[in-house]
Amino acid sequence: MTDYKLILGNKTYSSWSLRGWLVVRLAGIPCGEMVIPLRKPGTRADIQKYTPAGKVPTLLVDGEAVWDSLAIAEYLAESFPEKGLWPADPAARRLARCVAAEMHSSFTALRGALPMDLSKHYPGHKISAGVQADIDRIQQIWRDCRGRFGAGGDFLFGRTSIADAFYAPVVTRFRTYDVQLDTVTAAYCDAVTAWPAMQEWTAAAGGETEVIIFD
Ligand SMILES: N[C@@H](CCC(=O)N[C@@H](CS)C(=O)NCC(=O)O)C(=O)O
Repeated sequence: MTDYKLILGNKTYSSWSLRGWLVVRLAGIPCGEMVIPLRKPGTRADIQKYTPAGKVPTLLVDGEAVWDSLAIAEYLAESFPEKGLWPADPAARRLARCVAAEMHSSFTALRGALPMDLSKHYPGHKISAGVQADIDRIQQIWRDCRGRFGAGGDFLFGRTSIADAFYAPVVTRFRTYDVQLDTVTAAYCDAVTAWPAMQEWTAAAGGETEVIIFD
């Protein structure tokens, strides 16, 4: 039987780790996990024991590293086609791949200014124009997916998929920084927050003691 182990950063702060972890949950495979606290003097060396890239998440498959959240997602989707990690409908799947890739490569203003921090809530947080442009584009994506392919459930493509795993950390940022949303995207955020896997991650984050102070 294949042995799976996921190397993660702090659940409170590591947005890429959350994506990889949710994708593993979607695959429903038994998978061990190890958290390596981020932003410590030994962090990079500790992660490099498992992956030359020195980044989390990294999925060890019989000890062999699959690094980068998107590579992990594609590897698991290919390995477990019966689990439907991407939507079944070809047009929906095409769009799901686009929006997951856009999340993976874009929104640098949002990522820089609103770091994921599950331990905090900042009511009335001031949003810059650059960050607002990212927020507007993300809402446009969510409305488009929900409007075209969301009828079968509460997620971007109805039932949960890799696309939701990729946007889940954004949902937490919107909550932490009190981002104002339209009714469609606010309802989507409620669905992601209520996703049992998200609740499980959030509860585990609540038990962490490491604190990272962002600029
Ligand atoms: N594109 C990568 C990004 C991974 C990444 O930047 N991970 C951060 C934590 S969220 C990391 O490993 N930081 C450790 C370091 O920079 O030392 C992915 O999708 O997995």
